[in-house]
Amino acid sequence: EQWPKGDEKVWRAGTRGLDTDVPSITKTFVNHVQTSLARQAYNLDNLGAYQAAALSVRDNLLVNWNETQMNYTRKAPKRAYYLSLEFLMGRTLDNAMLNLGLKDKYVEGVKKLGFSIEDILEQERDAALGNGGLGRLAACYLDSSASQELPVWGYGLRYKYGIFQQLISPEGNQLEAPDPWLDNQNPWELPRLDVSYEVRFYGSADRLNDGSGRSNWHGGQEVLAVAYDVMIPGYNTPTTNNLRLWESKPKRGFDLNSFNAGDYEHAVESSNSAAAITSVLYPNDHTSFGKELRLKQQYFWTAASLQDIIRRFKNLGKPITEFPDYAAIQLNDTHPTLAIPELMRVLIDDEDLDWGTAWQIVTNTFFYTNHTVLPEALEKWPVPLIEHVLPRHMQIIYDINLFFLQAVEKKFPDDRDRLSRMSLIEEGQPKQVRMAHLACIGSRKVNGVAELHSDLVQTTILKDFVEFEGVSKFGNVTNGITPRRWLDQCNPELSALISKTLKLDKNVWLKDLTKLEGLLPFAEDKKFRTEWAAIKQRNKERLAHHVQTTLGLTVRTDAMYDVQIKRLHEYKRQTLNILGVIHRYLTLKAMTTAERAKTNRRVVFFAGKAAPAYYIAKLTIRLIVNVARVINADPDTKDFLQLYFLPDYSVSLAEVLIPASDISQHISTAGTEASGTSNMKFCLNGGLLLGTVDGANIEIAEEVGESNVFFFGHLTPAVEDLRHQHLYHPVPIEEKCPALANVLNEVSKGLFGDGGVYEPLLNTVRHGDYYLLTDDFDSYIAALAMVDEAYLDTEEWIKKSIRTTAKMGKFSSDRAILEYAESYWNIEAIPVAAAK
Ligand code: Z2T
Repeated sequence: EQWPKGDEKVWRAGTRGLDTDVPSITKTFVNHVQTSLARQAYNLDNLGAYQAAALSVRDNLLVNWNETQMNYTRKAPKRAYYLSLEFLMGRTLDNAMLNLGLKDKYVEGVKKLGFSIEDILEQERDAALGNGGLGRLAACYLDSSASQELPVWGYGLRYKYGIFQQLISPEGNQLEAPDPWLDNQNPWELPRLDVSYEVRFYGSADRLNDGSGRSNWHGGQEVLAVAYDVMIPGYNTPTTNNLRLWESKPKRGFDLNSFNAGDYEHAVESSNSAAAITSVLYPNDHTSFGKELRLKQQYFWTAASLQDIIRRFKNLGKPITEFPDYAAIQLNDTHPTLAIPELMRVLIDDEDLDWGTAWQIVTNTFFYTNHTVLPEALEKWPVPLIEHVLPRHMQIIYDINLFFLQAVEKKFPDDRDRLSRMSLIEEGQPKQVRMAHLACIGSRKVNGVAELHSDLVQTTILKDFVEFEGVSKFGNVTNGITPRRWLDQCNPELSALISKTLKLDKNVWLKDLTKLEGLLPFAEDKKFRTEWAAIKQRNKERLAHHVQTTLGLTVRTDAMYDVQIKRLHEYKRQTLNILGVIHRYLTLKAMTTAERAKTNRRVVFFAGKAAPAYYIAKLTIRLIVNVARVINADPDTKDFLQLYFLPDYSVSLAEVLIPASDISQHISTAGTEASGTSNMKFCLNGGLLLGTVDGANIEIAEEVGESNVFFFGHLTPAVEDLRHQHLYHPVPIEEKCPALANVLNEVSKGLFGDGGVYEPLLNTVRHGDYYLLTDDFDSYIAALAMVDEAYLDTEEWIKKSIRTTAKMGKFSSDRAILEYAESYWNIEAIPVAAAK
């Protein structure tokens, strides 16, 4: 290969290598303090030290990133693209140092410069560009793709504001504040002002009517998408992948036509509206609202990403029909479904392909993952809105629907019901486009995220499609989590104990998590159990210290830690948990002092955000906060039961909570939680699971054994029937579940203040009870009692904890991403030679 520019020797002499020793790390740190930050030792605070450390780590990531991207370009393999509206990354510095294998050296380096790594790490703000599990899953998958050296890029949006900051008012109400995460500069992104694409909205689409099926889409608003690249380092490999986030900006600073007309106000307004597209993450996790700006986000992001992917493909010089041999595009839920009609538009209107050829390409390129079967979460867009914002896409969707329904009609003649069930268009006022149907028929494969969920997808929401297209198009990829962040990073002592015990370098078992099984025999080793338990205890102390310094509250550490942390939602049944806590409180109150002294001390933690417009979920938070206020102050019980609602749940808070947990709760109504992923994180850290027979809980129990999990509640097949009974044969709650009726009454009577406030929440249980609290409460309380009993046998409990961790190998996101790579995308690892 010929050297592209100037004197190769001069280039090589100037090329930066990796920092691998402490002196070169401290040197780049000091250089950044001096030049990038324009500061000195005299005026460098912890924030400045964080920035210098981050810039130094970033330099190392960039060395690897450049090598990786050049290697991909040279080898030109098939690539996969993960399109997700959410990437819940959390903090980057610690993870980057660990993945580079340089953490120890940085610890030593910053110490020599007068800083502590803990203080530095605390300065970083979370990148919270996601709502919950779906966004965190995307982040884990990026970590695993890079770690497995797979050519995978992520595509998302660079929101100016991530998920809102949650504040809790003195009355216990959730308040939302914006999350200005970019205010302190973000060292982890590279603005690529040279990489930008135009994206059109509105205007009109005129059919050419020349038999080609083409249209001319013109006019309207044009905005620019500008790329920001985020480096994704693999663990113990130089492979460093890319996450490309788009920012919107006006194509021109002002609208020339308006300017000429002298309408300055309007010109400025239109530039504002371009910037608005990527201003904020929508904070709804399980509802679709049909907001125009959200539709614009979805199209803006898919159109920019596709232009970028197509441009990269075209650089290979291959015919467009080979596109699916070089690009697999994974749709993370239906949010990027507009990519399907958009690729059709590009292929037909710009590339001049016929409909059949274009559809062939499209249906070999896309893969769709469904993340929920809850009806209110299934995206539907009003036809008039799409017609207005994306007129050409509405034509294409109608055309896709026409061909599709013709094929259905052919296979199932004279079945009008079936046609209307399967149509991409739902009749009504207004008509709506069913995005899950479009994603399904436009994709090569469709998968759910745990065995039970994938079965439900195939037997409920996409049943007709399984009958029409055949079952082989449908599959399951059980979710996973990255053991780097969710064990090594968040629980370094446990990680070190595991390495010592297995006599394996962590580089080995963190990349082959099934190696954890080697811990099983040590469950019988008393000394090992003592070390195991001591680490759990120190993690409780770390959490208690965190609560003390951030909230000024004193949490006792000589108690069982019981944790439920996730988005607030009726289907996740935080309400069941808090009503159970109240039941426990009432039971303790009724005991004598001697009886109480024999009970298990318990500290219950809740954390999670409610969607800002979700009234019942917010009321649940209010109840939790007020129950905590009362019971933590009750001298009769406060030594035995404490309750905390920790505000502003985040990835970073999870990293402190999860390693400290003895038991965690995953108690969704059976059939409603697609998978859950925090269940995996708790179990990996030796916390036991209290849960329903739902989502990935089932597969966790399969792995660790039913004797190591606490299951309760009705099973999925019973749910439909129970709901039917609630509607048509209601039994008064006093009869059906007296213990629960009593708890509700105490709340109503004002035991936790202003009783009347909670009536709307309590009435969801008393009447209708869609999420089956009255059906599951008694078995829930029984399961809690079993947990107490098991915990009193300390040695046996520690054994359960060890056995649980030991059997979590399946839930590494490396396993999950390799399933996607091999069974869906058909891509291979592309190793890169280590940079010197
Ligand atoms: C989300 O986090 C999940 C599903 C959604 O459906 C939306 C959001 Cl924001 C549209 C979660 C599931 O609830 C959870 O069970 C699953 O583990 C997670 O996605 C990742 O698949």
